[in-house]
Amino acid sequence: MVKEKILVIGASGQIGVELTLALRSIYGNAQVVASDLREENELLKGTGPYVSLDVMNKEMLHVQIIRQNITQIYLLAAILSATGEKNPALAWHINTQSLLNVLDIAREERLHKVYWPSSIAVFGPTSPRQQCPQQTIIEPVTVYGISKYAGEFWCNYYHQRFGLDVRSLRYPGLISYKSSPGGGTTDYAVEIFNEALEVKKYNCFLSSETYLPMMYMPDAIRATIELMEAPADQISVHTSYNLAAISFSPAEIASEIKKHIPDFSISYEPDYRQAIANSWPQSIDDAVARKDWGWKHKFDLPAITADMLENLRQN
Ligand code: VAH
Repeated sequence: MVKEKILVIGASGQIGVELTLALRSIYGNAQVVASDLREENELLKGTGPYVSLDVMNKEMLHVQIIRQNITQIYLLAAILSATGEKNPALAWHINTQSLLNVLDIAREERLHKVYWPSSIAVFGPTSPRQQCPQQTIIEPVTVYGISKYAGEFWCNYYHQRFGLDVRSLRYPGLISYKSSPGGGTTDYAVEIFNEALEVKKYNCFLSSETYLPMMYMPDAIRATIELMEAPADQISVHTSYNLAAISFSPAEIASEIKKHIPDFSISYEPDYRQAIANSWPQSIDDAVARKDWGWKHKFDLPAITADMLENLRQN
């Protein structure tokens, strides 16, 4: 039995840090190679091997995969929705070419599994706003959404054509305290906690009633591990699974924070990210993920708020 050797690409990012630590606790530190273009995140230092790696350099990536005897790849590097709108061509290029590089090498080296995150950003204004289903009208209007939706079909193609076991989740907005997000429209839901603790006020770049699908990072990490460990014959979706937990608005999260910090105040100054948020569903139906591999979220908004504030206070 070959011991699994996992390469995490984008390991210093918001998801990457926590996913790397979770995988190391399951497979052993030496079995999970963390990599990023950026330097090693402080939380990863001393917990296992780290290599500097540019996923856009296909030849160097291929050399690392052979040299490290990699059997699985988790590809987390991406340009998110807000940053993507500032440089559409770059976002399209990085988000799609990085995936194509990984899929092609995974096929050639016959890797056991590949994980690649998609997003509820694939949905657009013509998709159902409430309880948006797994299969529906999907017409993304951001470069990030377009690139993620195109990537889903590449994953499906490599599964159908070459038998590659590549799996994917359409993450909602993710809330975490261990590593900051970068360039997302849902990042307000992370910033608000830091500002509440530091200055007891937050100027929100979305309007008060902007409902968006959200999830606490521990739920997202558990969903990723449960998906990747599910038997292959339980996986019926080879594009990307809808994944849901809760939905809330800036006004709702602000009132939840006020229960802990009574003199916290929020103001609203919507910017270009409002149009991005308006194009996405307000809630997601993840019945297929629940049926296929038993997904169920744990954290609701009160639990997220309490845990975020407690951990940020400690840090
Ligand atoms: C973003 N955090 O805001 C990401 C996410 C659903 C949104 O994909 O771009």
